Amino acid sequence: MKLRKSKYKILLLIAFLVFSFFTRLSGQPVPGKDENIPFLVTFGKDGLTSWGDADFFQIFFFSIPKDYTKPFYIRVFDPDCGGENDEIQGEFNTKTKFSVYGGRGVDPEKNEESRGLLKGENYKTGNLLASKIFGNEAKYDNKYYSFGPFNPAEGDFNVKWNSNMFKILCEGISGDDGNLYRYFLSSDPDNNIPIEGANAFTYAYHFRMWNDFKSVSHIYPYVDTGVVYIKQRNFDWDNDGSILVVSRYKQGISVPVSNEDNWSESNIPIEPPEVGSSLDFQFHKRQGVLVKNNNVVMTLQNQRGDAVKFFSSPIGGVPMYQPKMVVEKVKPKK
Ligand SMILES: [Ca+2]
Ligand SMILES: [Ca+2]
Ligand SMILES: [Ca+2]
Repeated sequence: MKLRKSKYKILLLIAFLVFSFFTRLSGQPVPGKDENIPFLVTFGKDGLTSWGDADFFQIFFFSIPKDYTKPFYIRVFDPDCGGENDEIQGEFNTKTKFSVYGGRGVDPEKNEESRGLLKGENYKTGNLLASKIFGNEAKYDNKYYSFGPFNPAEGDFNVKWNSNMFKILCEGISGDDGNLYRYFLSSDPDNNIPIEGANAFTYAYHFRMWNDFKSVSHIYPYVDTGVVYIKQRNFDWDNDGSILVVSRYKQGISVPVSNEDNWSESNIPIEPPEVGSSLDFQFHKRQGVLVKNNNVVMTLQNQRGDAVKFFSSPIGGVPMYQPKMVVEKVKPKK
């Protein structure tokens, strides 16, 4: 019996190690594995905001642990705007510029402008390491283009995370079509090889929903110490079903949703058991008539007006609702 128990323990340990290995590695694709989001989206600047992009640019940050010192690459899937995956308006005439930044000024915790939430073009902070403009080019259609190699030491070092920070900016510099794309942070220029302990995040997530009733998309903002409530803002949701917030404390509360070309916002109270964990924003599509090609923007900030990060790999894993916590809460005080 004793032997069986220890065998069981070893099996559990192996399962845990395998699980944590894959959980840690899932930070490399953007959108992340758990998010179930098909694409990021950026329209050409002559597009209409009613197509779902509020500002025609998108910023993502990558954090690379200090102990990783080898070259790395930022791979962009389908960087062109044409052919497969992209959203045509009339004819494909859109040019999209991707730019990679490192060095001082990139870290959004030290430099608020870097987050890209303030008016103007002041988010182009740091040293420009590489950039390339893509049009309607079959060469890059449905394929990866790799930026790099980059030296991790060229990043902006964040002491708290013990990581080097980089950012990639995508701008729709002309035209009116929607460029759909994805990122992968890789140690290899030709393959998607994750870097252990790395992660990605943004402050304003511009993404495409699936053209499928059943697919639920997710984003996972992290609730840091001191957060009392979170203000959510969603843009151009096209009244496409419901947005639910689930956590280890919340079974699922629905938030006000936007319709066409407007923002909808609300405050979500944060309870002590939720601090130090991720929230699960779930995007459930409306049933009946399919809302097609729905592009959405989400931003979150805390009660102090500080932006809340979404991590491609949820910190602490995907939060699961724990009913026991509610029972503890409603217990009358003695
Ligand atoms: Ca394409
Ligand atoms: Ca594309
Ligand atoms: Ca939309």
